[in-house]
Amino acid sequence: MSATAKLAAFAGVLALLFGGGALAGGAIGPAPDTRAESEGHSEMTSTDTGEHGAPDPVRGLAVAENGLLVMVADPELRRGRAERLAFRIVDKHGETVRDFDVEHTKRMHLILARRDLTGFQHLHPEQQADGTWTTTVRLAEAGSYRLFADFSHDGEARTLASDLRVDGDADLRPLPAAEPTAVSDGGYDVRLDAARARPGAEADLRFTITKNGVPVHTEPYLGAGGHLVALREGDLAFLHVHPMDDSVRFAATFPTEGRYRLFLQFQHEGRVHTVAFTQEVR
Ligand SMILES: [Cu+2]
Repeated sequence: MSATAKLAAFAGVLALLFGGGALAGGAIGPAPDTRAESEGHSEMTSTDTGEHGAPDPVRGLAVAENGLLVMVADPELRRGRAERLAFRIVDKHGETVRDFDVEHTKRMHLILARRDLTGFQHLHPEQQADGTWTTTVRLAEAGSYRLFADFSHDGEARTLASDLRVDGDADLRPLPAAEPTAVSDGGYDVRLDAARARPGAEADLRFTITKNGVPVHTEPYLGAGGHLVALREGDLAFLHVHPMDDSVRFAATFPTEGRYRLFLQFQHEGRVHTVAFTQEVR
């Protein structure tokens, strides 16, 4: 193929991906954000950003959305090996995006989770001179994984997602039942008090951490009292969550009924710990 033909083919792929992204996002939950389509129009009404003017709380369902695309160099990884993972964010013209805003003290947050919501990882890849983001990753178990690139560009928070594959027999597990307490790696006891966990309402998620019965005061992590990722069972929709204050407390809007997996990360004595909860929303 000539260089021109390759470019034309690439542009076609982009058009398909960007066209399809809105459909995938709209399959479940509220209408997708239509701001990208509104760009170039001189007037933008408040209805463009949804009923209440708030951004769509559901993200991470599409590989491409609102003019940006995540491209994973090689989505196939070998089980249990430390492998190089590389991806980049590409704009409508096929150009690699290089300028990212700092959000939660980093310019790129990489979240990985297997389709059954096990195997959670939160990494901070390094940006190469050509704009590619790279990191070393080890996936201990076979199966299909979701890669979420969580970042902010031009002042707008974005989450794009793509699949990774680890060949082999996948021992997929059902989601654990909802429990108010869980134990983190490192043996911290964590309690979740969730208020207003109803569809469409802003839930108040408060975590209390103790170790051997003694209250733990967490250290700042990524500029807050902790970091929370919420994923919906079924499609792994990535919810927008924000820390409320310096305590381990967050606001999250669950868009629909169903079950969600919450991954809390907090820092204590210089180490980051992770604990997961199942949250039912009825
Ligand atoms: Cu991060």
